[in-house]
Amino acid sequence: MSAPAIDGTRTVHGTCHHDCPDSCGWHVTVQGDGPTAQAVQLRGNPDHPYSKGDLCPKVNRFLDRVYSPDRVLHPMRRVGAKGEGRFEQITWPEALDEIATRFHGIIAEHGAEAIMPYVSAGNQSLLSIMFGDRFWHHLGASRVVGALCGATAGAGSATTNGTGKGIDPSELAHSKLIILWGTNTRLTNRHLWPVIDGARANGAQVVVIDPLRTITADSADWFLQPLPGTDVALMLAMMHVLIRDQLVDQPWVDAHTVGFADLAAHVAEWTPARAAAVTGLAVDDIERLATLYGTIRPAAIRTLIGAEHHEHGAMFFRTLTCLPALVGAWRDRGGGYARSVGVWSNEVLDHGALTRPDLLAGRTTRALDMVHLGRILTGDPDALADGSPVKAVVMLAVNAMVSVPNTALVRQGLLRDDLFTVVHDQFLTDTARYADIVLPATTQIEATDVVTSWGHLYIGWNEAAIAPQGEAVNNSELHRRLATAMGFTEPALFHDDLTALRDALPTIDLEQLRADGFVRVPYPDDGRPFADGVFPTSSGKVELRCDTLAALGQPALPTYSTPAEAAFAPRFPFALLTPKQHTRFLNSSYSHLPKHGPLEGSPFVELHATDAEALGLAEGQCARVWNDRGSVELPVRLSERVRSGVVAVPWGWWSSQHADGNVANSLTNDTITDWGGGVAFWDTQVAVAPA
Ligand SMILES: Nc1nc2c(c(=O)[nH]1)N[C@H]1C(S)=C(S)[C@@H](COP(=O)(O)OP(=O)(O)OC[C@H]3O[C@@H](n4cnc5c(=O)[nH]c(N)nc54)[C@H](O)[C@@H]3O)O[C@H]1N2
Ligand SMILES: Nc1nc2c(c(=O)[nH]1)N[C@H]1C(S)=C(S)[C@@H](COP(=O)(O)OP(=O)(O)OC[C@H]3O[C@@H](n4cnc5c(=O)[nH]c(N)nc54)[C@H](O)[C@@H]3O)O[C@H]1N2
Ligand code: SF4
Ligand SMILES: [Mo]
Repeated sequence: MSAPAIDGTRTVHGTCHHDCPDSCGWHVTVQGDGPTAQAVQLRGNPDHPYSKGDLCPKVNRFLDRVYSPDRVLHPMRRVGAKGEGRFEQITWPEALDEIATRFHGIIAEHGAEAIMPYVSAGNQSLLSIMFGDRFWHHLGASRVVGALCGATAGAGSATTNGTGKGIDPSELAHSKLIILWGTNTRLTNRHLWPVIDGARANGAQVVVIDPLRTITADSADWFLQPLPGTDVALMLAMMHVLIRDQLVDQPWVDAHTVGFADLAAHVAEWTPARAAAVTGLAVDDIERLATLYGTIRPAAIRTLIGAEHHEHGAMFFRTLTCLPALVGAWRDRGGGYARSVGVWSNEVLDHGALTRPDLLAGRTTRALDMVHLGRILTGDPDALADGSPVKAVVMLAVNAMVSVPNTALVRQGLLRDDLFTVVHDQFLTDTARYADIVLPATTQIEATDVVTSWGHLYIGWNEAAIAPQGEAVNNSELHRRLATAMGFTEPALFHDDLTALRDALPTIDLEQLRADGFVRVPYPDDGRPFADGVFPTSSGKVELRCDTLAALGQPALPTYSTPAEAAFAPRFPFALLTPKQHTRFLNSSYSHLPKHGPLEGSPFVELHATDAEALGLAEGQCARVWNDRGSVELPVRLSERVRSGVVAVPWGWWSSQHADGNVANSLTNDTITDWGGGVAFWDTQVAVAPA
């Protein structure tokens, strides 16, 4: 955990907290002790089995973030108008007293469900993300359900397989065909790329399927560029070819799936020609993809999150998970389907012991959809479950004004005079500017916690390397302070961090984890999670036809549908992508730091040359991109990365970095996905014209 060196420095083990699949191990070199200890270096831990000493262009400069002169280091009270960004420093007792007074007033008048916690994964360590649930349960606040990220991918996969589980992505080392479907590995999951490169050295072919020619697409053996949101049609045509050409592993299918005959009849009409018309791909390419998939073993499909951000996002994952069953890919080591491995880590986590739903004491509190923040805060009765307004929101580890869809609506909500807003963050983000009270948050090197990964099987220890800067507190301490201020006495609200971690990880030897820095969660030794062909569905088999889904009002068989947003195409003819794009950014973090934002330039809109010409737009000229939700002015970048009819605006820039103060999400669709509670960011139609 901490090793002294001759020069008087110590080395402290830690784990990156970012919402990134790689959860890298790091070493912090610290000079001095106690409150004045200084972190002088932060580097990758060479012994970490997954990240192997490498970090990334974001976190290699993490100490600049920790010691940034722009850190919020003290509680602050708003003195200017909401959004203006003028605050005065106050003490912690003043801040807590004001919050408790407002909360008690709101509870007396409107009930505790008028208070909403809004927490995302800005820090995905266990205590950071979940300890606070204890406080909110005890208070009886509204619960926030669904997620900006991941829930839909998991729910869609689980429909077919009964679980969101797949293979450990590191097993791609054994694959001969790797299809990277809707994932930008080289940018978003960079430590998996060496595994894929290794497989390639052993003869594997790498196919990328993405509506955007990403840096990962540039490195593929073969790149297929369907129109956004049309993949299910491609998958159905692949099934058509697999069945037509007898490339299905019939014995495996007969033994381990239900509904094959229904599926076969259903995809009979999904000829490659029909799918070509929907996806914009060539018939020959669809035939070739299906044939590769039906003939090369072991075949793995790797996907992550991006493709869930559509109205029919769960159907994408539901349909995709049918493919490995058809070719019997699960029987091979290095075959099957790899997505988030969070499901494996969650098996060692006692979620209830950490979050304590028993503190609800029998109450059923209302559920509000995370995705609908704008609708909730602007009082849309459909978004409010029982219709009664939200009067206070406490936001943690999320920069909603940059990351949530339809930000103009979120802004309108946050501008409400009668809304009491508290933001706990490290910086005065676009969101914090709307707060009544801003509270200072620690960075990962200032608090001890444990990180479970969704990209690999190692749980990482994170030891605090330095004292909290200024008056910053970590998320668990924040909730302990809120509990004291509210006058609560329930002991579980005050557990210290180590006690809560012990409760959360009952089967893990925490002292050993602390000493070693990481521990691997259980996973089958032969690398084949479904080697026995048994799946945790109600039938015990892969559900090609899923009757429980039909009971939810969704088609029982994999089905292609167009999103409701398509109806706007006559007025807003371009499909908009708003991708993660810059190697120096991680979501909404970093674009504001001097060694990150300026080196990535500034935001732009990518247009295909044919479209630019038709619109009379040239490289560098200012374009207006708009729809009924909002409008953003951006310089044009002519690009071969998008097809004609598709435009792209990089996401992650803050309002101050956009000339007109609007951001990529000012345009995006806040429709909830078909199931799973995610968001259709990438079913967004826009118009483009010279500004
Ligand atoms: N450098 C860096 N790394 C990151 C992040 C970051 O911001 N920067 N963010 C982290 C987070 S929070 C997450 S969730 C992960 C996400 O990791 P990924 O899922 O790999 O990344 P995304 O960029 O969200 O989406 C992947 C791809 O999906 C594509 N896509 C969109 N719609 C469709 C579609 O209809 N069909 C197909 N086939 N593809 C589609 C997009 O064009 C994009 O290239 O990355 C994490 N890692
Ligand atoms: N248009 C578009 N929108 C998207 C996406 C996209 O691809 N395109 N991706 C979506 C996805 S997948 C995701 S996950 C979301 C992510 O969106 P955000 O949640 O906004 O992303 P982050 O930048 O990871 O973290 C948010 C904040 O957490 C703060 N933070 C970090 N550590 C701590 C801590 O310990 N305590 C507290 N209180 N705060 C902390 C950071 O300073 C940062 O301001 O955005 C979504 N929005
Ligand atoms: S952001 Fe991702 S790649 Fe970078 S150090 Fe953290 S876990 Fe590793
Ligand atoms: Mo995410």
